[in-house]
Amino acid sequence: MAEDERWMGEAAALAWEGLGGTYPNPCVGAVVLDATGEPAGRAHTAPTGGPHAEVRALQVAGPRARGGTLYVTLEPCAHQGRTPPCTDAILAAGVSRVVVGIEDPAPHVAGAGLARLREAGLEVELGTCAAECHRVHEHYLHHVATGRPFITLKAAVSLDGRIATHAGDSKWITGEPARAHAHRERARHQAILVGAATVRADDPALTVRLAQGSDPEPVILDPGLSLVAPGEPSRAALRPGARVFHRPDVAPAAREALARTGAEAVEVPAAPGGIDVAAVFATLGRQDVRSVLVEGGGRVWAACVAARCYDRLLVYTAPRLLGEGRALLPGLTWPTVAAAPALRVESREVLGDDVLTVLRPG
Ligand code: AOF
Ligand code: ZN
Repeated sequence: MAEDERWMGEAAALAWEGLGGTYPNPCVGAVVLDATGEPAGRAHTAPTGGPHAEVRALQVAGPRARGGTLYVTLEPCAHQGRTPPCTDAILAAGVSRVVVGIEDPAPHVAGAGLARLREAGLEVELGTCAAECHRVHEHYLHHVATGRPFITLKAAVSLDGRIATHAGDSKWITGEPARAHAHRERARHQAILVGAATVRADDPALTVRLAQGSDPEPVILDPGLSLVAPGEPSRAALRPGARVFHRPDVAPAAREALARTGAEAVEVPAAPGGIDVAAVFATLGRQDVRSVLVEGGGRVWAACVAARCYDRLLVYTAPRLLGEGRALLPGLTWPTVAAAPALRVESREVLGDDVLTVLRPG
């Protein structure tokens, strides 16, 4: 039992390592032991369209997999997708025992992988390190269960809760370790979302530079397509692969100007003060986006909080005072403390001079 947990822990660590590089596929971790219990192959899922974790780990193990054990964080697939079923590769390799973290709830798997292996006479165990496997696959599982991406809100704030000075300066509130941590979070999410005001103020590239990993897909909320109005400078975030969400009533000329940047225009219903953010996330979910890191600014944070569109919050607090600067949630107010949204602290971590608080809806 302790031995199973040790190897599943290794499989989960592999999954964490590759998390963010395989969307919309989950990044699964797999470890193969030979018949004597020695590790013979380790892998995580390859980038989208490439082989799954089990197939890669079995390839490394080669003939040593015969009579051995496979540890895998998510139920092996039994369907023909972009790649052949993992269950076929497992059976062909002659593995005797398969230890699985959690079931894959996707309709094309949902127990079929476990059933296939059991029918073939393999010893199959489900549930080892299930909580850890659930954590590493959380974005994927959330999307499969709800159809909506997993939403993380991220902000860097002063001690007095400001995200910029009154004039709009925000470079930099937090120090390098906190910013590197935030880049690691960028790498783990499939998409990154900002508002037009942030694009205008900071012209962010929205790429992963202070950490290792793949760049998330840019999503920009620009209700009136103001960023492509005549005379506007070009913006780093408006590039092929980016999506720009806007109100239905924008001028055809603005849509054409946006198309010239290579970004995709996506229409959603208007809402007071902008666009309907819940509709934005529902649309992203239909487009197979598993997770979104919302980086602000304040109006976007406020819209997400007001619409209760958040599953996790990352707040990096810096030892600075900014006085009458920009609020994190402009325009939102509650009559009593009890009426304000309840949050639960998941963890706190010191990063250089800053403190990261990770929260969940209470
Ligand atoms: C596994 N091992 O490493 C992963 C799995 O389009 P495909 O062929 O790549 O299949 C994608 C589906 O396979 C995905 O929706 C999920 O159900 C499963 N992911 N399964 O056995 C893996 N990444
Ligand atoms: Zn598979």
